[in-house]
Amino acid sequence: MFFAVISIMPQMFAAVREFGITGRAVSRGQVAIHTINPRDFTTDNYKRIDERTFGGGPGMVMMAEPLEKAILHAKTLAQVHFDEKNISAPACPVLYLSPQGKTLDEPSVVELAGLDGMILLCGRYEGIDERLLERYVDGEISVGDYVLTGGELPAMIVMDSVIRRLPSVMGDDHSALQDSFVDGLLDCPHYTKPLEFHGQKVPEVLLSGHHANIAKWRFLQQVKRTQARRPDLWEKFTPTKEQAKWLKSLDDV
Ligand code: 4H6
Repeated sequence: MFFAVISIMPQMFAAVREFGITGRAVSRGQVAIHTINPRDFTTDNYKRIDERTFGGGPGMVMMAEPLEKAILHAKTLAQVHFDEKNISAPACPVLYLSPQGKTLDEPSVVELAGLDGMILLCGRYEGIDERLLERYVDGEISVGDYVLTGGELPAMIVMDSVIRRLPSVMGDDHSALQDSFVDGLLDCPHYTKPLEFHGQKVPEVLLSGHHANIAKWRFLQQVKRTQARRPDLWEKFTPTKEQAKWLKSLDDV
């Protein structure tokens, strides 16, 4: 999968590029991450990318022109990448990270993971000149209802969540298929060595080797947690046949 990120702080992306599962995906050539600094496309001596807002008031706005050049450069890099990989008619939208976007959730991550690539546009200051957005942006994504100083961390959240949904990246490891949110419930608790920690024991059922009982116990833990912490998710949940049977056993008490 192809990523091009447009940001005036390209060094920040070392976090996804160089570490952990995302870093490994890059080293293995499963993921390409390009960063493009709009400052490199300025023409004045000061490399200005921001200007005062028309209409007055505090705060600066990112100017359209350096960003346009950066986006066009990203599209050229994308074209070269997809040509080399023999991908025809690639799906590679320009996505803007902003508090006004559609809030990212696991279904949208799965959808994004089905793309051939994406160009991520990171705003700073008060945001970007609206005309640039109108002309070039295909979609707008938020990572939650709070404000950050820039779109870089949201872009990395998108990249990290999308990369871990790529089958080639997770390989035989099924944990991405099992964990929280995939079936619409919160995750169950996890335990490892030692058997006892400050007097707290590992739940007996997990040591039993009885896989059906363990699956049922984990599911009921998920249910308990989701009901207590996220009634909104619980309301939307539809159980499978087996899960419905397990849920009935709760009423039998
Ligand atoms: C675009 C427009 C995303 C980007 C405005 C970005 C939160 C999210 C930004 C801004 C972001 C999110 C600049 C507006 C600072 C507020 C960068 N904050 N902001 N929730 N900030 O996904 O002032």
